[in-house]
Amino acid sequence: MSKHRQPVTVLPVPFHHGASRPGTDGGPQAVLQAGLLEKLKQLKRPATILPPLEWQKLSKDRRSMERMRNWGRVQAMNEDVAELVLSIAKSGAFPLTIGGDHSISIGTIAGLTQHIQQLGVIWIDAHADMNTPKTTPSGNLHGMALAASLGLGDARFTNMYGVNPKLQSKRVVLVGSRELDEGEKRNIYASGISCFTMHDIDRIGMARVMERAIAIASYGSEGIHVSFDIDSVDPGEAPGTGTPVRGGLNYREAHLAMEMLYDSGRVTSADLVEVNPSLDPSGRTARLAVELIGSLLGERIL
Ligand code: HAR
Ligand code: MN
Ligand code: MN
Ligand code: MN
Repeated sequence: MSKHRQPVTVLPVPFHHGASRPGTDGGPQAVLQAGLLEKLKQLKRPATILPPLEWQKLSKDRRSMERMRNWGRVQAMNEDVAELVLSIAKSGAFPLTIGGDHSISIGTIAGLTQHIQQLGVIWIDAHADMNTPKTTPSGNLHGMALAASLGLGDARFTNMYGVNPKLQSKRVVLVGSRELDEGEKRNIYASGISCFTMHDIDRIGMARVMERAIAIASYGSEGIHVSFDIDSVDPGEAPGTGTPVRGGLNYREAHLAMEMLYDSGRVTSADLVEVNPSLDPSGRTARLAVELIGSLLGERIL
């Protein structure tokens, strides 16, 4: 479980069709350029970087509809992501997917749950991604990824591998939420997942929030998947993302969360998503992403 020298296999997923604006397809390259491989070397992690997922070559499926935009491409991409993540997990390495918009996590979780029993998920995000085609205000599938993994929404996304739901709500936790749609709030309550908003972080502090989140996601599980949306961090630190929301995690809180996840010894995989370098000429968002991955994989000053 995120053991000291466990090898890491990175799967770059250049994809933006789950979101309104393009640009997250450049996320993986930006994060690699910002020094991901060097960071893994520094942490003495045997690392493999897979070639970026070439979903385009395998599918020209342009099917789309208003309440599930680009569903053909999102589905084709997720089938490949699921298979690759599953094979990484089976190899014994730590799967680290670099997005890409957050719709890629439908595939990550589908693949992981073929290998890990009772997977726990900590979804660190300004948003909950708990919409369904019925409640979505945008039709963007990145806003439906967690709901789909809990069995809410369309069978094209809830039923990969014929398993539905992939996750049990008692082991699923949102952290950093601060922009929820009305239908999404209803879905959160009805599903029974746990939700720690920015308000909770302000009141009881990130340390206590993460202690609780880790306890909830670990209970009876073989591992925790961390799905980290960079827009969880305040836009002052992470401007390069498509749907920024002010009032986010500060630099220290984001690192503390990742450090506590490492210390728990329970984390078995991660996604780092929604980095959009076209919105950040400074490159600081991608550099922050590399730093946070470092903290998640055990980087310490002492
Ligand atoms: N809730 C809104 C929707 O469904 C916006 C969500 C999307 N943005 C993200 N996901 N980056 O976390 O469209
Ligand atoms: Mn494109
Ligand atoms: Mn998200
Ligand atoms: Mn988000």
